[in-house]
Amino acid sequence: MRINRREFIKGVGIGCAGCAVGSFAPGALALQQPEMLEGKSNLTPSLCEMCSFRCPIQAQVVKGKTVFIQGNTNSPEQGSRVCARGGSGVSLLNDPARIVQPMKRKGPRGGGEWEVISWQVAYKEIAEKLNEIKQKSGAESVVFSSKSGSLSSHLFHLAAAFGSPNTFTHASTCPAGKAIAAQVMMGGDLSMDIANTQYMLAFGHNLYEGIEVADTHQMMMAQERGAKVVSFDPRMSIFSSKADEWHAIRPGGDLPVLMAMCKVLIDENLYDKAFVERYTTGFAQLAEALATATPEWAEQYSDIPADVTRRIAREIAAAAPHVIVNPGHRATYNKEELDMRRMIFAMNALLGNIERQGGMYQKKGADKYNKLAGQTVAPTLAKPGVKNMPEIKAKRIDALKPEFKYINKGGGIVQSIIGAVEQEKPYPVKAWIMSRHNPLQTVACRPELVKTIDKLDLVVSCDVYLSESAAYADYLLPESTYLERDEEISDVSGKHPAYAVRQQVVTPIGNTKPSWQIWQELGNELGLGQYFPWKDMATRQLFQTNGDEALYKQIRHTGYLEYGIPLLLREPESVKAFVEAYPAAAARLSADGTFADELKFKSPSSLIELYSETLEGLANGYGAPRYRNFPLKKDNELFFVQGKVALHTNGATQYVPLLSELMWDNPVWIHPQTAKERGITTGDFVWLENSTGKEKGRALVTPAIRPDTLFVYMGFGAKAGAKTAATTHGIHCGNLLPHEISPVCGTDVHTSGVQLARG
Ligand SMILES: Nc1nc2c(c(=O)[nH]1)N[C@H]1C(S)=C(S)[C@@H](COP(=O)(O)OP(=O)(O)OC[C@H]3O[C@@H](n4cnc5c(=O)[nH]c(N)nc54)[C@H](O)[C@@H]3O)O[C@H]1N2
Ligand SMILES: Nc1nc2c(c(=O)[nH]1)N[C@H]1C(S)=C(S)[C@@H](COP(=O)(O)OP(=O)(O)OC[C@H]3O[C@@H](n4cnc5c(=O)[nH]c(N)nc54)[C@H](O)[C@@H]3O)O[C@H]1N2
Ligand code: SF4
Ligand SMILES: [Mo]
Repeated sequence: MRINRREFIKGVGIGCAGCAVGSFAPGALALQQPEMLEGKSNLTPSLCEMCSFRCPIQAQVVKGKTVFIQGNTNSPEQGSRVCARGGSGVSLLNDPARIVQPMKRKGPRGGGEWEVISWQVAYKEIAEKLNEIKQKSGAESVVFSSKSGSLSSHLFHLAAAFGSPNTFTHASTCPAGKAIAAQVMMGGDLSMDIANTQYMLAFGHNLYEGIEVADTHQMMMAQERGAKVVSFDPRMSIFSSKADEWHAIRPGGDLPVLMAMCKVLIDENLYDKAFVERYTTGFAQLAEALATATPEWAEQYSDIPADVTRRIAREIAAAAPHVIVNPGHRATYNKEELDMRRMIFAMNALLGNIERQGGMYQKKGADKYNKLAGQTVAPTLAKPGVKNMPEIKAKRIDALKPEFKYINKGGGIVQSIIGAVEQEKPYPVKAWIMSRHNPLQTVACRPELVKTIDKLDLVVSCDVYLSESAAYADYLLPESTYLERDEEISDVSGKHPAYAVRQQVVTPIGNTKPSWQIWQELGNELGLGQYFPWKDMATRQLFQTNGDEALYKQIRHTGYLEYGIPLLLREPESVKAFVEAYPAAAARLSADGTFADELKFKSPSSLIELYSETLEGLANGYGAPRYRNFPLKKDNELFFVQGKVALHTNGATQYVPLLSELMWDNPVWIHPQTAKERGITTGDFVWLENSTGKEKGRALVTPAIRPDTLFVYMGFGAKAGAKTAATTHGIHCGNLLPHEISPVCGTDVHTSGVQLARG
């Protein structure tokens, strides 16, 4: 029997979501499907935003009724492919439950009562409150958060103009562990040449559910060609199910296994000595740090048999350099992330796969590419910016320890807002402006966040939906969906330079605006107009192309432009083809006929720092990676872990009708032995409980998980007071995760311990 979430909620009267829609003021929502969709009937190139990967797409309005979406065929890596979420954009666009008018809260926070207001009133009231807070407590007492990308740059520009240093992206809840590991070691991240790899080792990264269409497709192609794939994951993800080997690693056991694999490479002389000598520093300290990290030692923390660890290290070394130890994407498993990801990059370096086919590479934007080619192959883009921004003296609220230097520059520690509000340290925070951010769902420790939000004088949310967090806001600013707005040209270079652009496909439904315009208009109202000199998005795009109208038109016509041919600096065939295409490049060739001398790293030593003196200076004992065995659970608890599901994006698409119909709940994966001990069978209600909170869900008994671990897909179970449409079904992960700030990378921790009982 098929049943959709909305019918289900109405039918069984879960919460009071059924009455929620009715509690909106009339006219607040696009309550009826629009008769005709006005928009472009040709295939308009644009960018998806059903998740933040932002794939190039083409979309068209068909017979005024629906929007057809496919991948942008001008991007060879994308082709016509989109994922299920990407194809469902029309369902978000037309959803009667979208917010399409600015709204102001009536009654208590989270009470679900709203009144529609005009943009003018919204700007005026928010600006008055912000300026009052600025006068009383300083501009720094207002914090701004947004998922990174074009949207965050506009909100953070407003923050800078207003005078607050406190801007936060999703980084500390997602990639910061990996990004900072890369920063510490190499001064920047590396990408994967997945399509050409011969052997991939993945510690969690689940490209068949944590989908990023181009990468996911490359992975499929590599497997079809016969690449070997080994997956370490406490549960059998779809990626694990399609891998050659799945190893049900104990949560927290990744770092010891990685250390042991590196030790095997070193002890058995299986590493690329020439690469290590030429491009790395700190090998001796690394070898010393691994002195006791034998596969037998790792087994006691990971349950990975020592002979498996040894065999895999030997196998991948035999296939090197066309191999990848996958650095992952979400890097929030535990407090050991920094060192886990550092060991991954160290292992890649030991395998000598950097700038080799099927290995890892540095992105090559126009500047770097043109320099190597000895001619202008790709145009460079100008960065729109404003001179004479106000000087900000206040320190960030998360700049509390020197070790957080890296994260302060790259998205901040969003969960530090909790401490700043509750303990007023280092100073009080009074207001939170969030855009494209749903912290009550995606930052750990929901109970503390609710208390935090309750204490604020002003909460503003800019979203397309009444998300769980928006439900607690004082003002809702409705952004046009991605199909209804234009944005800047973005640099999406990979092995060669490329640009992509988002373009409006349909006329906005209701009274929504793109967020760049919202923050500009709020800026004007705040009296900060001088910092927002541009007229519209077209002006900014034209500025980006340095006034080159032909380029501007071309990018708008194709939506995606790439230049030159793929280049891997140390791959002889690739370099040969590059020099043939651009003869002047020969002048830069190294003695071995490749661009080996051109491979440089932006670390203090310009080398890959297997040991980091800088980090040792900032955080004692962190110079070399070390396993610290931070506890993740109590003895009588089970591990609680999460992951993405192919049909939904984080805590964002649970409201989208087409996707919600396909999946509106997140069952709890329980191993048969663990279930039997508690008399649980599939479909039973179960309770998950720990010192943070308690959640009720449905059991899914399956051998595809470790007996000591429970798994759910994240993003469900939104709780937003009895009366709001922001309530969804299932387990809320944030109610079961404590408030943590990991060393150095400042990340949240998405593994905890829970007790399980039959409901
Ligand atoms: N427990 C647990 N927590 C996690 C994770 C986990 O695995 N477990 N994963 C983490 C990860 S990897 C990430 S990246 C974060 C993501 O966390 P968030 O950054 O909060 O991102 P999303 O849930 O993707 O989307 C946030 C909001 O953006 C809104 N939105 C969508 N499109 C638009 C738009 O065009 N404009 C505007 N203004 N709003 C829009 C959505 O409605 C949603 O409310 O969550 C993290 N949190
Ligand atoms: N369909 C879909 N695609 C997405 C997203 C989405 O929400 N939906 N979100 C996008 C975003 S923001 C991101 S960051 C990426 C994330 O993509 P991934 O990095 O793949 O992230 P997750 O699915 O959160 O986690 C991957 C796996 O980690 C496992 N895991 C949990 N704890 C541990 C552990 O301690 N060790 C090991 N080895 N494994 C563990 C989980 O069981 C899960 O299978 O996906 C992107 N693509
Ligand atoms: S992975 Fe899917 S949802 Fe994400 S941007 Fe690409 S098509 Fe859209
Ligand atoms: Mo993420």
